[in-house]
Amino acid sequence: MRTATLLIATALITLTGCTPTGSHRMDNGMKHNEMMMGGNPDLRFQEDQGESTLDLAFSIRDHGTVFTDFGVSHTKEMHLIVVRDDLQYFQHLHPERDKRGIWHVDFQPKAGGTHWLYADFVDSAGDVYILREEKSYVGDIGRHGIAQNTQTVKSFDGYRVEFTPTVEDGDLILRYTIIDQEENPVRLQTYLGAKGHSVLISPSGDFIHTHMEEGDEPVFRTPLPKDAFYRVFTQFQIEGTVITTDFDWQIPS
Ligand SMILES: [Cu+2]
Repeated sequence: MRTATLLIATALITLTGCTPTGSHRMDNGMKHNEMMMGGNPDLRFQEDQGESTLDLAFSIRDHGTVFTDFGVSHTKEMHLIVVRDDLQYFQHLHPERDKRGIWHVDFQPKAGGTHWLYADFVDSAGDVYILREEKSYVGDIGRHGIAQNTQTVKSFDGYRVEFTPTVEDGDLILRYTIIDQEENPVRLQTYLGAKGHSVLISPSGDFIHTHMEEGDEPVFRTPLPKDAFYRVFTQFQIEGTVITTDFDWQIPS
């Protein structure tokens, strides 16, 4: 049910000045020489042959050679974010690297269509990379298209989550209130080195990965992103279970 059709390899390299604990942002408008500041500008995402139909295999290549000089960011060497190009079917995966340096992860798309694969990692110097690949899957596409959803209160896994975005001093602030079925505030647990992970993706594919500020309040702050609309996927761990929330953010007019 899936093909290994590789669409155009769009390796988009991110920016500079990020630390593994800060926001990871992608800027596809960067010039080559500016990328130099962020580390190795030649890294590319390459899909490899998986060992089974479930096995999504890829490597990071430097001029064709397998790159292995990874550092650890949020307890993992590699974070793979997959989402369909209409911002449905988000997944945050953690591939394993084999002896040859090829990454493998079990992945089964929930629907057909073009998916964006973001490899989000740091090198051993701590420089952040976000490389994007597009991959097309056959199968039932179902409803396709970005349907903006203005809800600010939703239920996820039995938790009631309220989303309150604001713009303050040129930053986008995302606040969450999460209560359980007894209407008690929940206690967030540390998951992958942070109490909350938020990934913002726009219809053009712009990508920002940011983390909860210090403390127990579910608040995220990131410089105002460049696109007017993002779907915000935020993950929290509560009582051992990871919940993934999604809310839409539109720049206030
Ligand atoms: Cu994260």
